[in-house]
Amino acid sequence: MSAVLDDHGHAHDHHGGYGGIMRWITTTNHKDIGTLYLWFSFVMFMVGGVMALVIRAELFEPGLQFVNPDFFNQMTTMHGLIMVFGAIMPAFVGFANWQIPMMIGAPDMAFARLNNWSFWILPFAASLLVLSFFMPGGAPGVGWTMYAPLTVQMGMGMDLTIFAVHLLGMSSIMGSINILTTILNMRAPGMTLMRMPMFVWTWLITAYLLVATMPVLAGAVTMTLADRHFGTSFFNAAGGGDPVLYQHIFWFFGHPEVYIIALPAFGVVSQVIPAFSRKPLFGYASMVSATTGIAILSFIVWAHHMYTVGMPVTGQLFFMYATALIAVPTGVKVFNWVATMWKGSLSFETPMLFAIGFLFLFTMGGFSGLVLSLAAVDIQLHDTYYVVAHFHYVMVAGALFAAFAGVYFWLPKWIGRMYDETLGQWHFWLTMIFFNVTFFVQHFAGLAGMPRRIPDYPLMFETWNKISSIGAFGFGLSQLLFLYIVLKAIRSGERAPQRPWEGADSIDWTMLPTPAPYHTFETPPLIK
Ligand code: CU1
Repeated sequence: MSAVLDDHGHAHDHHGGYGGIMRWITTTNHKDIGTLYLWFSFVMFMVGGVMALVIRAELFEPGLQFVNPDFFNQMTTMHGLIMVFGAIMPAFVGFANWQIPMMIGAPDMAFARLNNWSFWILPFAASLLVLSFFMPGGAPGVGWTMYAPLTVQMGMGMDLTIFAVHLLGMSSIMGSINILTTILNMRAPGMTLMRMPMFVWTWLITAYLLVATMPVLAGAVTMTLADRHFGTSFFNAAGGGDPVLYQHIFWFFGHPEVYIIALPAFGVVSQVIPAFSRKPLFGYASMVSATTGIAILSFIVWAHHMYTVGMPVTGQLFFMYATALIAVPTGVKVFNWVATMWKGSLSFETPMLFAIGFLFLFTMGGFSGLVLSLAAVDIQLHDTYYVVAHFHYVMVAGALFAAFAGVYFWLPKWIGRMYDETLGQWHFWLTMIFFNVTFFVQHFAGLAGMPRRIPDYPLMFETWNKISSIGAFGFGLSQLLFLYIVLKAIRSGERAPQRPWEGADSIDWTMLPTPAPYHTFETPPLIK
């Protein structure tokens, strides 16, 4: 397979004669690496999705039907880890690789070889996670949060999972350093910070969050490793430690992690909504401040995940008010997106549908988050399906919908071909309907007291669980349509026009005061 050359034969599109698989292993081209991240993300999305379906199949009825409780716990653990670290985060790093250099007029990422390494660590980390199933005792059934002291009792699968988290963290930190350096040092002349497209801004701030928090997670799992094998007692009360310490360290990483996932999603939506409204983004400067505000606040709210550990009321109050405060900058963003659409010349192609779907459902996830931020309420709802419903509105309807919006939006520019718009709209509506069938009812199950991470339940929860499981299988099958749409576009899509979205460029070139030096703004030639 030959390298894709653009009409101008730019050097960064050559691959030194390597063809086939070697091209992909050795590539230092940001577009190739972006593509690798996105395909890896989709594969992990399928793997994590199958695990979700195992969970939903088991929960279709009370009693134990398909799996034993231990394997059920392994499924919830690996579903969470794979979706967060394998599917969502790599998807947005893929977008960053494709878009950031082009959006700021840079020839490539700052550290092109490091970029290659950041990606190729990921398949090894994913393999370690999968291998843990084949260790004595299987994968650790500890939940994706890996709380002590349960982690100390697990078999070797726990060690593989810890090493996988180390590798995932290394990949994220190296990727973030690359993104930070690229944005801060390689902007084209005239591309000042306050002229950057919003997607670039959200990644600049996300990269800071990653550099600050991934080492904290690495510390937490390393202390777990030391407790398991080296005789330390960080989380062992008998040795003078405290299991609650683990939760503090984990959530000091874990809450900013929520925004590491959400901010790039906000960035994608901030590109899509203006394009399909034929208007500039409303309140650009306030969007930048809101993004920064959210990032700063995300560091002082972590113990809202821990209201039930027995912290003092003053602590509960602090974390409660700090958490509620995040609703302010988040509200600024939502109002700005709505104001962007206001009196715009709207059209509703697939990317816009996913962006509007994001806007509705992510806001609902924000509101259920506000409900859970209240300590008195959270103590009732802690570890119920209400929490599960809440964070799936943020993670799936938030991050995943934004990722779909981004793929449909940029695909014509990436491959030079259009996707099938009718099928894209089918994909959106099937995803939208089945998402809500799956997760909206989980609010009711949670309010009634259905606990999370438990394979069996009393008869009274059966109706909500049945509906949720039916929705989950519909949701999973609908995603095969997405794969078909993308493959069809690559193989036989119509030639994409120069400006795929009438009246709006897919990349906000109007932000550039002068043409960027290295990149053609034209649709790339067809992949042979
Ligand atoms: Cu949180």
